[in-house]
Amino acid sequence: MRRLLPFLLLLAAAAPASSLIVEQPQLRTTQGGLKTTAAYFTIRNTGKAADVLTGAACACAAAASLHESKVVNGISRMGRAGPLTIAPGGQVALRPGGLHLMLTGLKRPIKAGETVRITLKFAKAGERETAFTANDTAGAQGMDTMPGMHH
Ligand SMILES: [Cu+2]
Repeated sequence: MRRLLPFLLLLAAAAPASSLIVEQPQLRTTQGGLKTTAAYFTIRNTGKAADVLTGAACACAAAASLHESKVVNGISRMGRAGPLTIAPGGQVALRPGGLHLMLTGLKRPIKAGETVRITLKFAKAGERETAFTANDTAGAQGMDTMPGMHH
């Protein structure tokens, strides 16, 4: 695991005291002419009160919405999800095969290595602009989370 990144994010988030930490914000690069992609991250709540991720926005896309993928009868489907409550001392992970932030109506392709700013909207913490790094395997931390992998 990379331990430096959460530390740097902590420093970056030092502005108005917030107990929410967004870890490993990553964005999947677009394939071919697709106008959609997904973003992944983990939110940790180090505070004493719950907060709620209500939505998101990106200048790069027409819409950014919370989605969840589920396998129903062997077929992967996704639909709207959220708002997501992050309990005090808890965390919520958005990763391939589960919760994700869906960007639709992309205004341009997302290329590997670029940084895309996405605003995450919280009920209490307000709007938090977060820098997402684009890569081809966003959200996949290991082989067991590789999308499309079957045992
Ligand atoms: Cu989706």
